[in-house]
Amino acid sequence: MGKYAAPGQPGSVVTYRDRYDHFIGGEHVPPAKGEYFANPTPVTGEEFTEIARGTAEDVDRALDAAHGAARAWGRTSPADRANVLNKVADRIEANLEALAVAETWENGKPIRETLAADLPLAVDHFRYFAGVIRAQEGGISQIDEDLVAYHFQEPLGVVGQIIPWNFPLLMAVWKLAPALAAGNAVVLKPAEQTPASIHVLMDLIADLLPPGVVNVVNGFGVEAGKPLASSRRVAKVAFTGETTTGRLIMQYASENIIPVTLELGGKSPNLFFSDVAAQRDAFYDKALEGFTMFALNQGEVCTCPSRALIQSEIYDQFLGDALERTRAIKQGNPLDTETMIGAQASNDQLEKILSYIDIGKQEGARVLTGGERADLGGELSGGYYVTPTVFEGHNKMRIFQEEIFGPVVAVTSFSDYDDALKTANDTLYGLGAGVWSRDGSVAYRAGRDIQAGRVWVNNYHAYPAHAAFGGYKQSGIGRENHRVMLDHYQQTKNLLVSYSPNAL
Ligand code: TXE
Repeated sequence: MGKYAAPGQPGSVVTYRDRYDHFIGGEHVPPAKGEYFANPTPVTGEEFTEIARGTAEDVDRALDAAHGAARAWGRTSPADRANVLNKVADRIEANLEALAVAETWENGKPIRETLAADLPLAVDHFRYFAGVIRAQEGGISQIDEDLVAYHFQEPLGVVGQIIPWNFPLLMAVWKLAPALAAGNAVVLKPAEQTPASIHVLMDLIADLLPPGVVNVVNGFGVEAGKPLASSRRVAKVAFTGETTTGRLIMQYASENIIPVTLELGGKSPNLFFSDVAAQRDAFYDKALEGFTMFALNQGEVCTCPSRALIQSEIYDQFLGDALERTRAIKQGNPLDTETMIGAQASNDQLEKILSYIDIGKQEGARVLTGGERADLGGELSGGYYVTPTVFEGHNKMRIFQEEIFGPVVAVTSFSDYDDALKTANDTLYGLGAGVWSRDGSVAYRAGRDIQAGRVWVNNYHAYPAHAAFGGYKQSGIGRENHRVMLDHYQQTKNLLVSYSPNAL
């Protein structure tokens, strides 16, 4: 149960460069305007490296490089691309510890999760899309005796990708793997809070990719993200982030009729039906664990089960046990393998969460546990820690309606199935949901009736590469993961061929 050494300390598996430039055309390229910004770790609040501050000129250079590489990459065989993707997966796997420490240090999430989930999922994602692209087939339709329609799937060309800071490496991989498998070249903009781990990854895999196929431009949203999403030289924009930003991305891209996929915010309900407490057995334990999932990744997950709906008959008992479980979540140094909840990703996010805790108190919600910043002492005093927080209130409150993106759950009760579904669906969002019941028909019906793209039934927060993921309502457009993802990165070419010897 050791503790991983912090980067820069003796015995650490990660060494950062003093500064990270853009990665364009296979090279480290300084920013056109020559400016850099500091990158702090949420673990202690210290700055550990500096990052090139990208602007439209840097985006243009990256687009030049991507266009230079796209044609040749798009013409490689699926088998060749699959080989590259598999090699990337092998390289990540061989360097899993270093990447896990880099991700933990930059984002603040516990090392036990980056080791066991973020990085293994990233590896699997590349392998999944390597397999899927080889298995993809076109279609032939015989229109009449002499007329045949051939359908080919072609890459889009150059695509722009803008990602957030909550799963820096996994979000990059979720976007890169299908885009590359489909034969596209990419310009990717990481979140300004977490670009370094992506450069650690690029340093490891650069030799496996033809120069220009993947380009990374660092920087802030309006300065570097907007020129990318507004460019006429991208054939598609993929975005993950806040719903209000997603709306802007759509506006930018609409100027050039460019398709977008958006993975946006959520306010996911987690429903516990009364039969869950029929026995105090392993299933009951699993449901309690399902409740505590609101604190996974410090609640910085778009599918965070931030609204718990518990049936009245079991409300007191279930909530009492759930609070006990919540208080047992071990908070500590994210580099310690026993830590279950680490630091929020940035000081801004910490402040946003604390302000929502105040809003909850002001609107009359009751704090059942937590509700404050955690001072872990020593070198961690400057870090961004929040105690897992459980509020009791009702679904009209802001803390039930607005995305907090922290380890905060708002709890209420429901009387029957219809009441549960009414509350669950009373939200602008529709990304994730959880349903817990021993009754297969209740669970199935609720799963189908909840307006969300992903409903976990008797589990939560699993993200296999081959299960489609995406939002209903204001949670987004399109899907990620699963082979359906290729549809967003390819276009259909139809050749309509006449084999008739006769004149028309
Ligand atoms: O998100 P933004 P922020 C939610 C969460 C969080 C809130 C704010 O509630 O508290 O959003 O986080 C880039 N043109 N989620 O401000 O702004 C930006 O640089 C082009 C939910 O970090 O959406 C970054 O790379 N790009 C979420 C990315 O967009 C722009 C994950 C995300 O930043 C841009 C993250 C612009 N005008 C936050 N403005 C989820 N659904 O997973 C910003 N960006």
